[in-house]
Amino acid sequence: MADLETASANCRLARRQIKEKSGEAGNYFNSIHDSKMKSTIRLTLILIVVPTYAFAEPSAPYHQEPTQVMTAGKIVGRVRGEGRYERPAPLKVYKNRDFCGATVPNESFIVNPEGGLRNAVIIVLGFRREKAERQIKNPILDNKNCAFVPHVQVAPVGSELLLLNSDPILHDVHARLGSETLFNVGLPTWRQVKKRLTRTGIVTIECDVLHTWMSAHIVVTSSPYFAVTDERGEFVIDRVPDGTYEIHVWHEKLGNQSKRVTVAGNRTPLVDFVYRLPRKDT
Ligand SMILES: [Cu+2]
Repeated sequence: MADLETASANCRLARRQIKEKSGEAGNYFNSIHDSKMKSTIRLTLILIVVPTYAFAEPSAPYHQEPTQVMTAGKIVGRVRGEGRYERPAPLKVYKNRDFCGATVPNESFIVNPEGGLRNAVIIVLGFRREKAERQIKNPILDNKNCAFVPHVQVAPVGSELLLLNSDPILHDVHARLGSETLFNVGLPTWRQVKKRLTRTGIVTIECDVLHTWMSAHIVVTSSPYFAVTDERGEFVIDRVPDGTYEIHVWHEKLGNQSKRVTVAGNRTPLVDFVYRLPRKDT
């Protein structure tokens, strides 16, 4: 009986904490959280495309109810494309061809034979910025074989990004949030630069030394729970506290989708996102 009372008290405490947390959360994905649009997403799961930089705007909170006792589980899922897939053409190289070659692979849109979509970013919404800052890693953006590596990554806000250049030629890292420049640093092969990622959003990276084919994205998030899909389009997000969450997926060519998922103890939700593939690369 005492255990039950303790569990019940824990549960009430957890509910109160989550309500407080929800009340203090920002306006993440404002456009997506518009109630009408939410209904549309729930009912039809139609792909919603919004400007890419809008992805990581502060989120509107949602009601989150814990289950019996606060434990942690994981979210497992896959992001797939349906329809005819046309592999995008390799990117033409206009400078430093002696080192880079005539083309480099196009990583903006990669689908495997089963439809698995690589480089989609998944974020579990509804957490405060302070929690993400406790999960800080030190992400790396390398310049390698005339491409940014990795092409897509996700980092908690507050992370310190290490910029590297593994090539024997000059590169540059020009980071923008929307149309605003966050930083723009020349990167000779010997130089390493650290840049703190202080704002949430989709950071677009380009190389301003006439390497017009080079691009990358870093999704900077206030959530501590996130993933990027692998070559099979699959992802795993570990140690998610019990609760019901809205999870969001973003792909640089295909835009945004979201779903609600409940994590409860040992039950591992399987989440399937499906994009309708465009007939041609866009
Ligand atoms: Cu470059």
